[in-house]
Amino acid sequence: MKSKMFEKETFKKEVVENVKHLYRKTMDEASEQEIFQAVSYVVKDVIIDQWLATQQEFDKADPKIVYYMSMEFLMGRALGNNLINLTVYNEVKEALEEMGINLNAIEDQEPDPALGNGGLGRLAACFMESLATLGYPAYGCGIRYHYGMFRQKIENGYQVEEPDNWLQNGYPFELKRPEYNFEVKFGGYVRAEAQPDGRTRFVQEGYQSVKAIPYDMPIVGYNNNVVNTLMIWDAEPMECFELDSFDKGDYHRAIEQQNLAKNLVEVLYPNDNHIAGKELRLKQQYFFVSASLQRAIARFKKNHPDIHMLPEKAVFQMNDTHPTVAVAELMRILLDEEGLEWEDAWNITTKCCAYTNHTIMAEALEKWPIEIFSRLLPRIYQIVEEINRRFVLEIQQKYPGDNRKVEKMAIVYDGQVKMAHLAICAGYSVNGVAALHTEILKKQELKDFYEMFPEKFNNKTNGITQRRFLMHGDPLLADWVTKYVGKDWITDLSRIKRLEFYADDEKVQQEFLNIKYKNKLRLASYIEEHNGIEVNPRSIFDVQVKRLHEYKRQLLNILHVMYLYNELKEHPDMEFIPRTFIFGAKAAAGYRNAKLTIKLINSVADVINNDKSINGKIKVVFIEDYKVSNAEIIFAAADVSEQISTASKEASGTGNMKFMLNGALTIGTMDGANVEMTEEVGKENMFIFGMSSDEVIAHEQKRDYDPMQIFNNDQDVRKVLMQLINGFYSPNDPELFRDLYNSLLNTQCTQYADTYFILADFRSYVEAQKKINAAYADEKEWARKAILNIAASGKFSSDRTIQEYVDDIWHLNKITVTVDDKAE
Ligand code: NBG
Repeated sequence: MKSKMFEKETFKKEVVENVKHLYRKTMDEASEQEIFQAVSYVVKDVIIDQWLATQQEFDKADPKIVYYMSMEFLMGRALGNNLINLTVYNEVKEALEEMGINLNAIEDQEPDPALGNGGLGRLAACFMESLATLGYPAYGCGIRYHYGMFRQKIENGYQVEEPDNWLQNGYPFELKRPEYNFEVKFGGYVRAEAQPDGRTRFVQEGYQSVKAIPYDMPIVGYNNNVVNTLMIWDAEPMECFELDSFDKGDYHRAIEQQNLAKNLVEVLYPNDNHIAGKELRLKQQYFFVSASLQRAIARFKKNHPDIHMLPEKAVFQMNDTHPTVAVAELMRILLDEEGLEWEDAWNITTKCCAYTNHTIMAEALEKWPIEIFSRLLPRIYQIVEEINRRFVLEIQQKYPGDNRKVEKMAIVYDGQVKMAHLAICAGYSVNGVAALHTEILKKQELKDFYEMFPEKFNNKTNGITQRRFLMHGDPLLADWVTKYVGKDWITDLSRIKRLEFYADDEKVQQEFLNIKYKNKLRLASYIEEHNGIEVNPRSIFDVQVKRLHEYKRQLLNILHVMYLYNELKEHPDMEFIPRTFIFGAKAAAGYRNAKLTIKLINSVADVINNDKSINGKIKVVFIEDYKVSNAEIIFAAADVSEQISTASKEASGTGNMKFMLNGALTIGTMDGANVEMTEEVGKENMFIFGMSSDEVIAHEQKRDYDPMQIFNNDQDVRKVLMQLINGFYSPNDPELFRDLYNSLLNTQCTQYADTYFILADFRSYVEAQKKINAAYADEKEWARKAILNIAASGKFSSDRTIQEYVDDIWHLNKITVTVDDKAE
């Protein structure tokens, strides 16, 4: 494999050839974008051989395949990671250098395929990479949004959203597969047709339909020749307009079908942990789920005559409620197309579908008004109703006379179709994404379901791929880790534990600090270039990067900055290590408080960064357009990782793991996977603060939390809060931050405010921050703790997570792939 591509001279020749053939240019004339394309095509050539070989192995070994169904795959750039996984990154870098080309600059030409919002989408991407690396047969199933997550600009401190036209220059790492197209139908009505054998056949008529066309993206495993496939679906109108419908005079219908196809895959809904119950979104869901299931079943039927064997060969993992219409669509295919009886079809479906829950936030659990659901998907709705009818009977049998149970658990209730209930009723596995989260699901959110089906519930703590987030993102630290523990960590992160033997070694500590410093210089120049702000690389880099959401409490962080600034102004000589507070976050376009928080951060930055009297002791930076590619640079440079969600609200978090792996110390609440991080590294090596999830839940239930009391009794809090409404940070518009102020206090008596317990945790957050200040003063001790964190990050590899999914849920076998290397 290696020799074919990385016979250096051949590689160089191919790049030159590609530039010539693609653009009719010489290397000197080619732009960096063109060179990126040319290099990518050379790389793709190598991948194609492995991809073919993997497919052949699929055909030969006939393994069980997992179909990971997800509305989001936040892939990030592919070139660099493909080179790493092909184990030729350094060779290619060198070859390009000899041609006078810088690989990093070429990598920067790749658009970030941002087909996801945040953690949920990035997890799907890490899972795909781990599946390939571990050699498990897998398909990702998603949507080829023409516009991914919006590009964020900051103008006058406000977020402005711009379209992300990632396909503009053509994307080299995708392959259109028009031959695998499928029809997906919407609307119309269902006609019951009596069959000669006495059965009834249901036919959907008067519908609109689109043609689903898959684009396959290669998912390259690390050093194992395995290339799995991410299939993302695009939509085209069914029939060619001029030739067909137009002649038939069905002009309107033809236009409608064209519009349907165009709108369907146009854009990703930019919400995280919140669902806009929009009709188009349901269409998107059904579209990709139906197409993926049709393709999976066509593949299965190619060499299996008996559909009853499906559970032995396929499992459909539903990533959150978004693809859970899969349950009913699979039933439809089995009933209407395969002609099975209900029990038979149900038996197969419930052995093929499994569900992952990613949140306890009520506004993220999808519920569809019956009106929309039944109008768009009339046949699917019939099936859901029947599933529900049988499920309600089951509930009544189990809990006779207990109507509350039906109310709480029914799939169709109160005018709504509840997708999580459908998924739990039909899925054979229901998992949360961190131990605490799964416990909360069992004890609170999904308690009734857990009581009815305890055997379905299990935990799969999230993980991240160390190939992207250490090898690619932090090459200096990666090499340093290898120097001490060998290379095994690349495919077995538990090996990184051996680093802990060096935690006390001063030379090793110093090396770590030097690497961190270089990474901070790299981020500092990124910030200088993109924000025009000069930051001190010797200051503590204190970072919170993640989606902007009230439960994640960026507001708590910036209130603390405001407090610190007040302290510094009052006590200019207090002991203080310079600190750079770095934020990066996108807010959903319609989420007012989130967007206002961005404005607040930028306003605070304006005042503090320009106050000469504090000698640059505090700097505040808001990094524009946080995304996978700049995330890698940010994690590598962080000293402090802010994981400060209201306990119980963050299902897991995965950023927390990326920081830990890169040697940042965490300040955090006992929430999500933070809890397991403390188990791995010890509380003494983290900065834990705030209420526990039990305390938060108890306050929520008793409704006895009164932020006003804190406001009245704590003058520092009062001062900071008053600065939100006295124009201190917004002299031209003193009322600007009034809504944030209100959100923190029970100002409107009717409303239970500060749902996120920010003031309740404020003091203990301040104390934890003081400890960070003190700890950083002792560099060696800090380095020791950081090294212990890296050493303790082994559990948080997505390889471990995937292995657990395989062992407990999917039951897959590994495949081995060999590639004939023609050049050898
Ligand atoms: C998010 C959670 C995170 C978690 C990721 C991946 C949703 C709905 N959930 O805590 O908020 O890490 O999922 O599991 O986006």
